[in-house]
Amino acid sequence: MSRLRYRVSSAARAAEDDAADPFDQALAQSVVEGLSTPQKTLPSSWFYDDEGSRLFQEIMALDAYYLTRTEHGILRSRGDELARRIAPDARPVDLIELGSGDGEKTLSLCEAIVRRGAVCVFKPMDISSHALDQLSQRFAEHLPGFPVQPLCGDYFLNWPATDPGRRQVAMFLGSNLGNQTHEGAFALLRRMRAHLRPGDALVLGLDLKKDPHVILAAYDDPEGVTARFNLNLLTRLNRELGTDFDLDQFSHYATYSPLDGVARSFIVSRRRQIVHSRRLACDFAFQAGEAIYTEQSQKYSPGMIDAMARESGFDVQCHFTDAPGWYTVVVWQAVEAAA
Ligand code: AVJ
Repeated sequence: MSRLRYRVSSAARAAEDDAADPFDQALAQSVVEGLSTPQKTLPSSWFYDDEGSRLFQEIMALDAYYLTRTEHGILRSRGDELARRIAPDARPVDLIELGSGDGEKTLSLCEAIVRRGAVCVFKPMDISSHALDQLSQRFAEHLPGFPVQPLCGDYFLNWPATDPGRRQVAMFLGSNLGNQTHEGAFALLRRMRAHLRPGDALVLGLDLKKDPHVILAAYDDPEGVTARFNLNLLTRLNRELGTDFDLDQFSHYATYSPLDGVARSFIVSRRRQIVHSRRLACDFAFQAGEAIYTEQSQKYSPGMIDAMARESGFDVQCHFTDAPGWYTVVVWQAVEAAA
């Protein structure tokens, strides 16, 4: 894809020297690019500033947002079986979690690992140091003595070293894989595979296709928390890029299509308007009804999941699914890499 490269002029930046908020070049670039294409898009990874992370926690507690509660239920009720798959033999385990957050759901899994008597070091990775502090506190309180080695920052830059006698088990929960396009998901799975050796494992939490009404409600809750979460992106841009988005002039719109199994979120302009950015020294024009595509959440079928495993260098070991079949936690084992 050819993309325009964007640099803030020194004049625009100088005018902002007094601004208290950090200026993130990557955010600026992805906004300029994303709002300059015929179909405007903003990557969902920018949702998670402090307020966005707080709103996501609120989403996870909603009745309509069944994902977190269902996944946690599986980790709790099938914890012993899962622990047996994570630590199948006498080898000590490095349990590496990508995007651990505050560790609430992983705690019950680690309790099962302790019950099994397995030797395990938990290596949670997250971009939020605040979440990792909460995790450490939680483990110190509920599972004192269990070795936890938090790693803050980019997953792949910070992937922990291991020694040959240990089994690595990588974990990526919360259906976070679903935020990627198909190509993006494969790229991510292959990067994980590249850090694993044959016999190591990957544990994924994935949301399944189900009644479209149930899925749509999870992304369009009646309390409007998801709408605030989506629109908070504009608040962030106002603060960090000096844009003048008027939040009353934009609305949240969510769809789910059973054709491709994707829930999508948009921010829709209520009228024709021009948004100006002080810090970028540029304008963005919106037609009435024009939508910015902000997020996708893939829902999977069991067949798709098995195909993804094979195509990214893994063998399917087993899956743990709730009784109605809404959500699944799968265990894959890394196979010998093809030449
Ligand atoms: C954190 C990516 C799994 O897609 O379900 C929740 C984020 N967005 N409500 C999801 C989200 C709107 C969530 N993931």
